[in-house]
Amino acid sequence: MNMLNVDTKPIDGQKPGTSGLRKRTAEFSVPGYLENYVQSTFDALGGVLGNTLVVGGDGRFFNAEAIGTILRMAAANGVARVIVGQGGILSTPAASNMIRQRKADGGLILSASHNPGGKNGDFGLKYNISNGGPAPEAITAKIHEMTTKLTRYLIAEEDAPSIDTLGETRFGDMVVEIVDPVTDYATLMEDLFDFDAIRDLFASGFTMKFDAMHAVTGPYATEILERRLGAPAGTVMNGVPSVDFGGGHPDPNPVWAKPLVDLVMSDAGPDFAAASDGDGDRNMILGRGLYVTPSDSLAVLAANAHLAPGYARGIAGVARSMPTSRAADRVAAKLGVNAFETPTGWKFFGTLLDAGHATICGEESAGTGSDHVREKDGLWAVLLWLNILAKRRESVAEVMAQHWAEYGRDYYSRHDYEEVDKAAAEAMIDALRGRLDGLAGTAAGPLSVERADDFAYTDPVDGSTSAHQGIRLFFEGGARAVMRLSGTGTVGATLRVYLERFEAPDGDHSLDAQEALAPVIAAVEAVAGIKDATGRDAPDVRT
Ligand code: VG1
Ligand code: CO
Repeated sequence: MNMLNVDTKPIDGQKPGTSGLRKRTAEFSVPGYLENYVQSTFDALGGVLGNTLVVGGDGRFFNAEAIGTILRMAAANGVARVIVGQGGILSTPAASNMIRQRKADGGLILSASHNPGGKNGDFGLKYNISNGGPAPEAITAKIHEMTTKLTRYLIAEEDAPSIDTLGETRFGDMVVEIVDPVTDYATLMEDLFDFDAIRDLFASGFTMKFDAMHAVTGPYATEILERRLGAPAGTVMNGVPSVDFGGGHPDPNPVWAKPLVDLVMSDAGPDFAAASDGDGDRNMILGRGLYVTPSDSLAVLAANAHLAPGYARGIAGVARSMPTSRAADRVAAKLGVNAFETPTGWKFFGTLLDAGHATICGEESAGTGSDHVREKDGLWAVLLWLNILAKRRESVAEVMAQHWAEYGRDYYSRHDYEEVDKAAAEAMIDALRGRLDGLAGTAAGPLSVERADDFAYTDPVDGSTSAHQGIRLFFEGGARAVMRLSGTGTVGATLRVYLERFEAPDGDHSLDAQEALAPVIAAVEAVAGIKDATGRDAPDVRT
């Protein structure tokens, strides 16, 4: 087979963010763009000669075409075997599992996650290492460095084989193996959870809706919930993946999954509902009349994990990203297990999971997972909730009320200001950073600042450090606010403001979160001047 050595020049801006490289589809699909980034990734790894790689994505526009290019480049770079999800489909957690099960050297996951897809949407690509997790910062930095000095890429001249038919084919010296994307993952879930108990729960008349949001979890949820667990047909909504997610925004939160939230809030609503994002690693949990914040969900899952067979022996620790509420810390303290606070992004959990220091991890952005893979896992969280409900035979509302009565409630909300002017947003954060030292003891609207800092992290396992991970404002009385700029957006900047206030076990747990947080919202505005800096009166999204 003829291998081409194509001359190229570095392309600006190929810098991986919180979770791989994300760009507008129009930019990613310009001939040479993907090729440059893939070659830079291979070069950053010191080459991929003889490697086994897993490749799959969330099925968005350009997914199949991009996989064809990746196969041609893998062959030209001497990869021995590529394992591809049939039709190019692999959810992010299923890809992580596949890398681990098949002892692959790594994997390429094609997704821009919760960002909209389609010709006018976003596309993304990330590299995962042999533990199944996102490449750590040392590797992503190296990939970026390689993109700035690339002079050539290697690619097979011939078209890649079809990715639609199961089985092995040869492509030059490389084996292309097309596998069912669902089976291995579904089997892993059966190992972790009490499927008999969940089956009994459904048989008892318990009702559920799962919104796959026209994204990758459709086939996984249909197989697991409807086929293996006996939930009635129609439990899974929007279960057929489409290249543009039905024109929607596959982000499982109260804004973008509003139809599901409205259903749950109505009298005719199901007992339990959930949704997942574009690539299947996020989850939203709802009970009749109730939205469970991701931070609370993490705490409840940690406190009740022992009810599932996979965690019956107990957990070693809980890790959460810094902006995630401190609810999980209280559970860890009570259980007497480790609690970790990491920067935003799943890549920071990998070392803790590998070392056995943490078993359950979570982020306020609807990401929860455990040591069963090295990615967050939307369906895993849904199944653990189902397992807990099946064992406790209580409603979601009852589970939450009891949790708050035992641990107290961390009222929590995240406010996002999307596509704001990048320079203005950066200037606001920089100015705040410059004032941090003088903030302690000053008034902030209705509150006063106790201390303020810029979060920095030292990985306790490998000693690597990450600075400037978010401005933290701690207020007298225990409230907290965090501000940072998103690393997954593709246009302008997105400012995220994370708000939190603790209410003791014997306090009032029945308030609306926005009302409960009103003093914290006012305090942040007084300190940071968000309205002025962004020119916005209100956030675009509140979760
Ligand atoms: C966001 C979330 C972060 C998450 C990341 C990837 O990053 O805040 O918690 O790990 O998305 O999730 P940022 O930098 O935009 O805040 V996913 O489901 O988009 O891969
Ligand atoms: Co995602």
